[in-house]
Amino acid sequence: MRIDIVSIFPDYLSPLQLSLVGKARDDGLVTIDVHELRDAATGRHRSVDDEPYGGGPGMVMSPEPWGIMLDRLLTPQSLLVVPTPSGRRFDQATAQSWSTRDHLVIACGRYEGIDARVMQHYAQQVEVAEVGIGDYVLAGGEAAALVIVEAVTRLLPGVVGNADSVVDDSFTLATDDPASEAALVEGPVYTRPPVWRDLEVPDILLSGNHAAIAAWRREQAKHRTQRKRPDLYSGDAPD
Ligand code: JEE
Repeated sequence: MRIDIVSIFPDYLSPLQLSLVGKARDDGLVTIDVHELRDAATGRHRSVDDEPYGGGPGMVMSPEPWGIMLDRLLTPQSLLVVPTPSGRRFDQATAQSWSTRDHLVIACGRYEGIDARVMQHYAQQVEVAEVGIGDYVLAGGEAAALVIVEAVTRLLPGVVGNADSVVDDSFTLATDDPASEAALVEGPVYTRPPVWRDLEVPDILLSGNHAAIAAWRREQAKHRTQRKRPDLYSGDAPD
């Protein structure tokens, strides 16, 4: 998979060199390039924003630099991802679906967002997905791009988190649901030592009975989902 990210703050995306995503890049499983929008700004001041038509607070990103940059990056099979507070929620099912695409281009806006004609124009030539990552207001699309890239990259074949998630799926209710990773919240996890500050690891986990452990974990995940995320809980799936 190839991911291009456009931003006026390319340094904001430097965490993508670290940890799971950085390793996936080093292993050649994903190619990520960050592009500075200002490189496509033409005027003497290289400005990328202007006052909103109709008045109102803040500034709006001008369409011209976006046009120059996106003309350069998009091909007919690209998915143009535009983080925005008004977008449809980016969730695990979205991450699953995007993980099979060849090419994502993520357009990170700032200020009050990008001139609406940019999305309107490119929707005539590629699929455009306007997404938000949650009901809170960020200062720009970069933090959302970090979230999206990490969630998608760990689903790519050969990335370590992928093997983990396949194992995890056997503990979830709906193992044939592509979004099953998020179908239940995780159960509690423990490691050594067996007693820490008078608190014991549940005996079952030390029993060596793998079937009983799997059943206990499934039960824990169900109970915690009911209690902490009733919105996710859809009752017992047939086994
Ligand atoms: C991209 C600029 C800042 C602040 C107007 C009017 C919106 C834009 N889940 C998410 N939250 N926020 C973003 C996000 C924020 C962005 C940009 C993504 C580009 N901004 C910005 C305020 C406003 N407000 C009242 O309703 C709320 C617009 C995001 C994602 N993804």
